[in-house]
Amino acid sequence: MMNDKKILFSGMQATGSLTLGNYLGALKNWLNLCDDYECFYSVVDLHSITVRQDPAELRKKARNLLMLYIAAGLDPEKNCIYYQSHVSGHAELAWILNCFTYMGELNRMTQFKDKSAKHADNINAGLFTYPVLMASDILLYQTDVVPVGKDQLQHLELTRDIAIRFNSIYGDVFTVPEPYLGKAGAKIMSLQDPTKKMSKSDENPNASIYLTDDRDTVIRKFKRAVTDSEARIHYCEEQPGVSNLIEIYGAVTGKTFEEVEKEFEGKGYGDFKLAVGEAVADLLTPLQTRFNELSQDKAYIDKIIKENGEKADYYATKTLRKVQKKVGFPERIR
Ligand code: ATP
Ligand code: LTN
Repeated sequence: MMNDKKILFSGMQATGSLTLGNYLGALKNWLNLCDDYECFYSVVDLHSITVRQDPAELRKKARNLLMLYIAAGLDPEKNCIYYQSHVSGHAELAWILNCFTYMGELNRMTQFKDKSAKHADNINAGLFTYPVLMASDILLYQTDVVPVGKDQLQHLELTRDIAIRFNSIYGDVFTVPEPYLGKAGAKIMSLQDPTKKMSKSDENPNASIYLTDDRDTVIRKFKRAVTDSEARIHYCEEQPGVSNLIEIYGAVTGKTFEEVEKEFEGKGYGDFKLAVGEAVADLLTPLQTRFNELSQDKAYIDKIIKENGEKADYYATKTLRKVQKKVGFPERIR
């Protein structure tokens, strides 16, 4: 292995712009993991084309996502940040693992059911086998742990089943990965419908705070956020709108719900919304400054893309060759 650290893998799709939900629920929790794990963070662009994409847009979004990883604080010297499409092993292993996955298993995947309802005009085979590609991402690096949200646990469970099935036939080829739950990450809800999660593919731009929103936009979106009728800053099930804002303010400032409630005792929604907006804008400003700097430094980003892509490819190829040999492909001449 690379060193004695355990291996961690995660990825995000380059569809839409990252939201505050992606940051507080995922990215923020990734920042310090490289002290304890050898970390791989992929921009999973192969997954993105399971729904139709504009080519120029996709290229731009993928690069922006890679830069956002870095701007948010992931050090590319300590974390392997790379494009999935630059490592051909992902697609090659996915083909092999497709032959070890049952239709019945894929039919049960709730994300497939949701996405095919949403894109009824394009229920392609890639959408159906999406979880197998995700399994390949993970197994290719002999991953020990995978930080993911609850929505991805079903895919991770399938990954484990595929690994165990393959190992039972061919011996111990793959490490069987575990979910990494870490500190319970915040679940951020839509600002327009607090019963739905904030999502980068939401059609209403006022429902989400994008990491690239400027200060005025952030403050305006919080001003317009749907709140409840109690007119009290109190965290409870009956007030999903205010509770979501308390959750956001707490996650950003590090305060507990009780501390937030105390701070705004006797104050109205207007004051509270403004404070949340300002706290979030303060959080995003340095990230955006860094992002803008990175956008100017094409040579640096290109170097990261190349070096990390090569590093990922090295480890991916090691596993892939082992798998190819096990299933009976002839030895390679190059
Ligand atoms: P899409 O709308 O394209 O499905 P998404 O915004 O729901 O995207 P994903 O790409 O599915 O985001 O997820 C990336 C990561 O962000 C995952 O680990 C997921 O658990 C986390 N995440 C997404 N939305 C939220 C949210 N509202 N609150 C907390 N974490 C979130
Ligand atoms: N399916 C995931 C993104 C993803 C992923 C992965 C996450 C693709 N490959 C491997 C963890 C590990 C999503 O939609 N959030």
